[in-house]
Amino acid sequence: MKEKLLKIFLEHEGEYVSGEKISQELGCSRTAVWKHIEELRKNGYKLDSAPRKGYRMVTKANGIHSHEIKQYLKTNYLGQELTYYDAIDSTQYAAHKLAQEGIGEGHVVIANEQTAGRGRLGRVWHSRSDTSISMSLILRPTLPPQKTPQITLLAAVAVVRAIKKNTGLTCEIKWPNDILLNGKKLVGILTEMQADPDLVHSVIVGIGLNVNQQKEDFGEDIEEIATSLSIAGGKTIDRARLIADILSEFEWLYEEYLSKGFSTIRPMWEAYSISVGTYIYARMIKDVIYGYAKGITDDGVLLVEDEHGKVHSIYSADIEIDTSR
Ligand code: BT5
Repeated sequence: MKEKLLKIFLEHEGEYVSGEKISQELGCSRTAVWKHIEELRKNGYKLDSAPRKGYRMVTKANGIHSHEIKQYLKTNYLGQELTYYDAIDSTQYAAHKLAQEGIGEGHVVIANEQTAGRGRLGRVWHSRSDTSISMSLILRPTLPPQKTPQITLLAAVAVVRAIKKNTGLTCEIKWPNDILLNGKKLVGILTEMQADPDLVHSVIVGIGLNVNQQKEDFGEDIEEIATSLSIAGGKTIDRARLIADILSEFEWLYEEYLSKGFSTIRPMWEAYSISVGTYIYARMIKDVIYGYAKGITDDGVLLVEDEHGKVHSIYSADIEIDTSR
């Protein structure tokens, strides 16, 4: 019922809708309409009421509500089942737990705020309340574990395409898991799995996206390296709609990938990549390799040719592009 009511208000953005019309569309009494309106108000939606005019949505709630995401969602299964938290330590932990308990493919965990968001190698991921997107997708592909890095690349393509569709902004992908806008980090992707040595049980794709933050919202440690869609585009972005767009893009790319393999994803990824075709430093836990990034393999591994002509296969690293060449 709440979803239907929200749909009515979203379809009549800024306009009054009469109580009678709402009660007809919902098929319930005027008293029931009033109760549902009160419930939306408790959820943070600001709703005006005026005699003889009805109700009007003034501002949407700051949180990202699952029923709002569902208004826009056009997927067959991805995100059709959602677990939403106003605040949680990390959506990755919650998704791992659900996956272990056997939840089905396509379930998505979303949080308005993460208090202990994490990146790779135990690094911190900052996700402020009300302004960012933090979500973890649970997938169950039949894949050998070494293929899962491909899913990170697929996720990056999905996010870049959804951002373009939603805002018109063109982002760039820095292998393996960063999405940059105007040279600053906009999105981080963390792909983890639960697997036996030869078979994946589940892949958890964590996506952290800076949406409506302003520069002063980022802490000192990242304010020079991070950006948001709002900073770049000068507008406030509807996170629910963007989430739905990301999930739609992800689902069709994932279906393509499962039926035709990585070869269909690869050219799209290459089109957005900035790390391929440049000289880079690839920093790994114990080693740094400098050389020319020749491309990625079909498994999503980065090939770097060093200055002695030796080609290194890089599975995971932090990449710095040598802008002096
Ligand atoms: C990543 O790690 O970029 C992966 C981030 C994944 C976050 C999502 S949110 C949903 C899900 N739940 C989680 O707990 N995690 C996932 P990495 O490549 O290791 O980059 C981490 C580095 O990015 C940090 O050391 C900072 O320098 C920088 N950073 C942290 N927060 C940032 C932000 N909001 N915007 C830009 N850069 C940030």
